[in-house]
Amino acid sequence: RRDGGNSTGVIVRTRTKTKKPSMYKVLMLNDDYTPMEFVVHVLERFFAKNREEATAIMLHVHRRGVGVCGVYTYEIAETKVTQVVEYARKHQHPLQCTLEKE
Ligand code: TYC
Repeated sequence: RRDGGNSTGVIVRTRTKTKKPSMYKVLMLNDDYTPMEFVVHVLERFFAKNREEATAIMLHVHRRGVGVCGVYTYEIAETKVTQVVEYARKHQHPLQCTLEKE
């Protein structure tokens, strides 16, 4: 933000819009019931991962309890969470995911 005075005594204030949006991690949570193949499928379908990336993320979550599926602006991240939880529910799996501000 820059403030500039001039000879008229009028202060003209200008601001260039440069703020970057806050980013949010979408986290996948482990559970004991959701099949591994379903988690891989979800990562491919909603997070544009290839089979290899999806498998690596799924195994990380399986072993560590939680893992990052992707990082997005708030509205996109929130939509991903809703879509995944709804899709899992439709297939009767308890798979959960959540948001975390970066
Ligand atoms: N733990 C699950 C199993 O053994 C697999 C799994 C992985 C579930 C990742 C959820 O986010 C998850 N079938």
